Order: sequence, then C-alpha cells, then structure tokens
Amino acid sequence: MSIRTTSDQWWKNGVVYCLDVETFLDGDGDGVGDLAGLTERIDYLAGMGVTALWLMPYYPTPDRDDGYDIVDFYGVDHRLGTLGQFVELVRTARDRGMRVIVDLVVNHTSVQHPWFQSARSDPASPFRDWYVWVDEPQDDPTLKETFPGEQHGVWAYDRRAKQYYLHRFYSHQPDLNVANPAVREEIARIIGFWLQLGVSGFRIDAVPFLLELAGVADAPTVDPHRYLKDMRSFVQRRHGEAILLGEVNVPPDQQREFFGDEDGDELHMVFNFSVMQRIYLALARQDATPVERALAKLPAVPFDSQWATFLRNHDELTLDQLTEAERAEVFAAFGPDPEMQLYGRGLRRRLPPMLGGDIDRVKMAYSLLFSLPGTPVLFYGEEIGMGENLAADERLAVRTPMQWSDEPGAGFSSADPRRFPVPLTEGEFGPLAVNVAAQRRDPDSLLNWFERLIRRRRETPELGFGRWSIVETDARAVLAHRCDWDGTTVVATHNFSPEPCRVRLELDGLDDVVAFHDLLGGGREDLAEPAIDLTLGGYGYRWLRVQRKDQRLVP
Ligand code: TEU
Repeated sequence: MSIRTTSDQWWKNGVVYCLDVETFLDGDGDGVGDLAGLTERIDYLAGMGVTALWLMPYYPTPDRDDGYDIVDFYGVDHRLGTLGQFVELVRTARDRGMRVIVDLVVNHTSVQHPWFQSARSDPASPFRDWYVWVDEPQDDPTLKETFPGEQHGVWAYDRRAKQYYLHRFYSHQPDLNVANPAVREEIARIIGFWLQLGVSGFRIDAVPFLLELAGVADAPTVDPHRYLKDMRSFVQRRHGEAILLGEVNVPPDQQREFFGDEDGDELHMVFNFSVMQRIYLALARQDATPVERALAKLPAVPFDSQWATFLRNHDELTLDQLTEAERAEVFAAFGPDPEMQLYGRGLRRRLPPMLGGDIDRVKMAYSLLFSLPGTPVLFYGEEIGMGENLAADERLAVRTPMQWSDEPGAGFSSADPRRFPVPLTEGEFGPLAVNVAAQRRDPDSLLNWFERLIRRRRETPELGFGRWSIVETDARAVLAHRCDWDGTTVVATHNFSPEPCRVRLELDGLDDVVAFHDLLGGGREDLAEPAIDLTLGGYGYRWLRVQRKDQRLVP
C-alpha cells in the first residue's frame, strides 16, 4: 500500500499551460515576446487557474527550428531577456502558486553549438564523440527522417569533418551521442542548473529519439531505460518535487516501458499521443468508439505517474498512429486542403477552425480533455479559441502571437508587425474577432468558460487521482467513463454527435445511489432507481458526482 501523498503529486491534479516566450507578450516593444512580458501576464494565467507553465525553448538559438536548435543550454536568448529575468519569472509564478517546467532539448544541438563546431573541426577534439559520425552511412530502414519533405535522410556530410553525422531532425540539428558518458554527465549538469534556478521539472523533447542508439558506430552502448532511470533518480535527489514529462509518441503497447518498473522509476508523465489521435477520429465520425477503444488499450500507470493529455500542441496534429484510411477520414473532415496538411501525417491547424468554429463542439472536446485520465495540457491561445495562419511556414502556422486585444499588433506588441517572429492570425479567428480583452468582459466567452472548467477540474480530485473505467451506454456517439477515488465517484459523459440523445448509465457497485450532482451545469437530481437516465444535448457534456445513501457530499 502506497503512502497517500496527493498534495505532493501536484502534477496529477494540475492544469499545464504551454507557451513560447517569443510569441506571448512583447514587454520592450521590439516585436519579439520576452520574459518581461510574460512575467507581466503571470496574474492572467494564475487567475485562469493554471497550475504549471511549460516554457518552450528560450535558450540562445539561431532559430531555424523555432528555438529547438540550441547553441547554449545554460542561457537565455538575448532577444527574450536575461537569466536574471528568468529567475524573476520563476519566482513570480511560484508566488502565485504556479510551477514552471522547461523544455529539455538534448537529443541534438544546433550545428552552431560550440561543441559541434569543435567536434567537426578536429578528429582529436574532446567533443568529437559527443556526436554520431560515420564514414559511409548504411541503409537502415529504422532510421527515418522525422520531417519528410523538409528533411532528406538522417545523415549529412560535413566537409570539415570529412564524415557524416546523424540528425534525426533537420540537418542543422546534429544528434548528441548519449552513449558517451561525458554527454550524459553534461545533460545532468544542464538539468541540475535549471533545477537550481527554481524550475519544477522538464518536458523532455523527443524521448524515443534521445534513447535511440542504433546507428551509433563503435560507441559504448548504454541501456536506454537504464539511462532514463539514472536521470530520474538524479532529478529526484536534487529536487523532490521535480518531474520528467516526456514527449513519447509511440503506440500503446510501447508506452508503458517509459514509466519504468512497477513502481515507476523513469518518466513521471508521458504525453498521450494515442488517445489524442483517436479523439480526432471520433470527432470526424461523430462516434465515441475510437476513443473508447484507445482508452481500453492504455496500460495502467504506476502510483507516482500520470498521463499528460492534450488536444493540440505546438507541432502538427500528428495522425501517425491511425491507419491510412482513418487518417484520410480525419483529413477529409478537418484538413481537406493540402496546405493544411504536413509531413504526410498531420494537420497544421488549431482546433476551433477545424471544428468550423462550432463553439459547442469545441467545448465538448475540451470538457472531454479535462475529464480523461491524465493531466490536461493547454497550448497558449486555446483558452480563447485562437486559429492558425496557414501563410506561416510549416508548424509555425499554429504558433502565431497571442491575441490580447483588437489593437494593432493584437496587444502582443507595439512594434511594426513585420518584425513579429510569426505573423498574426487573420480573419475569422484573428485578433479582431478573438482576443482576451473582449472575452474578459463577456461572461459567456470561451475564456470565462475555461476558467470555470479549470476551477471545476481542480475541485474534482477523482479525475486526477482516481481509478477510471468505461461505463457502457446504449449510444455509440456517447463516451461515458467514471473515476472512483476515496469513496466518491464522478461520471463524465460526452456526446460526439450534433443530435441530442438520452442514455442510460448502469453503474456497477452503486446500488445505493440516490442522486447526482451536475458539476458543470449545477444542480442536484434525485434518482428513483440506481441507474441514471441522462439527457445530453447535441455535442453535450456532463460531469456528475454520484451521491450515495447516507453519504455526505460537498459538490
Ligand atoms: O518534436 C519531436 C518529434 O518527435 C515530433 O517531430 C513528432 O514526431 C511529431 O511532430 C509529432 O507531433 C520535438 C518538438 O516538439 C519539435 O517542435 C521540434 O522541432 C523537434 O522536437 C526537434 O527538436
């Protein structure tokens, strides 16, 4: 029996908000978002109820992959601010009850990183073996490019080094060789550095690639999971509350191993790519079955672990786990135009435009996200229903500046918009129609709905800590699941169809249920028998806390 430590497991009952400092708020008027700007908006985020920020890379960078190409792991890019301002931000967030986690991108560096420059210049360089070199690349079908169409193969020839180096991503991002103990030492030093500055953990970029040592010629081998265990225990020794949240886009039968042994000694959290992809299939089909099946395939996670759930992130909406035919269905429903598609597997769009701006459907999708097993992760702008700008390159389409107001520059910056790192979204989902200032004033806005949703989610520990299971219903369009925790039960129901419906929920082990409390809509309904007949509107969603006979409940 584990010691019950729910207040320690902050990551299980939280709401994470991901943002890129560069596109959030420009504090100094140069057209680029910065730490000073973000720090000003900490109260906005705290007011919404966000419990943790995930900062996308803010390190010094030539910016050829939006900051995922790093030249110094110990600094802040000069355009965004200083280390001093970083600490100020972390401190301000902490003061408002929010933790900060940061992107740890150590699968690769930028080609311009001094380590790589030294490595390529001299075979005797101490950094030579920090990267992966071969004289003649072998044809290895397991080593495929990540960005087909934009990237050609995974080996690039360096004329100076007279060898090829491995790059799982763009050719300007040479892979680090984690089989080299010196590289692992350095990664630990980077982790230790940011922990010392007050961060509460890391979103680890591209975990399966980081661990993938195939192609590492003549290097000492290291068991990849042994390495994750070492990293976990190092982090835990340095800072008990710090978490490792991994970007692990693998099929369900491979997900479990990233949490480690039975008690969980590798990643605390893993992004749930498999459920996310099936949500889009379910939305396209107006049928809950794909989500139900994806949930049924999920492995149980260890006590200290949790899924991180999301609908959209900063990358393309990848549909790589669907079959060709399923992907075609989602493309047809939500991204029929080739310019909306990317890498042959995904869509470079945000959710509201994909759903044709149907606000009821958008709310149903987020209500589902917030009730699913896991901790919801929002991408900035989702709270107001921002859209994409397809005129921006590749994945930048979904990384347009935050829309604070309808002023020129969207309240993001007073500079000439031509200086913005990514152009603003235009039209129906642009700042004139979708912005924070207008939505703050409107009690019926999406922003205020999100604030209520987040509050309710935080007040519903059954969802974060409980044991979940599917509840059978007689309606294919409806997903019903329950979460049981500490003697209470919450049932969440979501209707994927525009047609209203009535469903009957038979709840096992609840013969003494007398009523339910509607956690989102409000009110209590008494029941004549221990089954719930429920009405759901088109794209309706309801969270119910079940009341048993003689049970005292604070809804
Ligand atoms: O992405 C890594 C990665 O594996 C993704 O490319 C993923 O396979 C795909 O996009 C599914 O969404 C990370 C970052 O999220 C991405 O922004 C970076 O470009 C990439 O690493 C390289 O650092």
